[in-house]
Amino acid sequence: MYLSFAQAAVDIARQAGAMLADALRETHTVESKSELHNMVTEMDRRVEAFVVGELLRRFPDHDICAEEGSGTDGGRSFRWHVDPLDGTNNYVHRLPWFAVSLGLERVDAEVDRRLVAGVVYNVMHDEMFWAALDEGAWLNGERIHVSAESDLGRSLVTTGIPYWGKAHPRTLVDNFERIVTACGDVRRLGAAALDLANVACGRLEAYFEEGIQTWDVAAGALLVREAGGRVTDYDGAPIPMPTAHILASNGAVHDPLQRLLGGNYRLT
Ligand code: LIP
Repeated sequence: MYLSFAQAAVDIARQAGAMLADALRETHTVESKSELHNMVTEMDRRVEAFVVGELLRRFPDHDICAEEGSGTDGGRSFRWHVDPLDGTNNYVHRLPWFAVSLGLERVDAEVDRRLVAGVVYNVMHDEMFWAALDEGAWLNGERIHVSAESDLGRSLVTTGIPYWGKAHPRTLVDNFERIVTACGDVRRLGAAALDLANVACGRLEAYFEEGIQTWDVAAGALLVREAGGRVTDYDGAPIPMPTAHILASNGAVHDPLQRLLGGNYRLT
């Protein structure tokens, strides 16, 4: 039912990714947004203009929530959550770990069936992750599944640091300490959409982050669910849109991780 939306998003994400790859070696103008360390480049804006233009051309009756603010909000049934460049700080430092993320929400559906299509394109590795509701999750044409690891002490977990994290580190450090102590190992890779995509394909057992935005996680959360994983907030509830804290996992390690994180978050 939602395959055509996913296929359109794949086409748009691939073209957007080519724009980012072509400009990676250039020197980029970096501005800070409202929160300290929350940066934006001319490429974020240029790619967002392309993606939003393409979505509105193909789906004029959809709304769009885009990170750099060029979206629309007409109270319509379908809303795209667009991150034109997830991993901006990686991109600015020419670290080849960033993505284009397009997630489609059906706003009038049950909370755990609102995400209906999603694409995360790992540009520099040419890995196109996509999913449509009830159609599974895919990577470059191959079906993907979360890992079967059930031992937290053998799990590889990833997280992020919200922009306000440096000003309010206590909660983040407490959670990080618990996870480091309980898990096999932890990564901080800098792009939430790719963290989620790599949980979906079984390379990582879980991802958690606080103060994240819908455009960072909408597509990746569907990937994880369609790959057999679980996505909740830190208290174990299905994530609404927008979400303040997210825990995504292979399902097997979800409950012990949720017990470590539950209730310990800064209201953002
Ligand atoms: C980034 C997220 C990452 C988070 C960063 C930043 P951006 O998104 O993908 O997980 O830790 O603080 O929010 O700003 O590069 O699109």
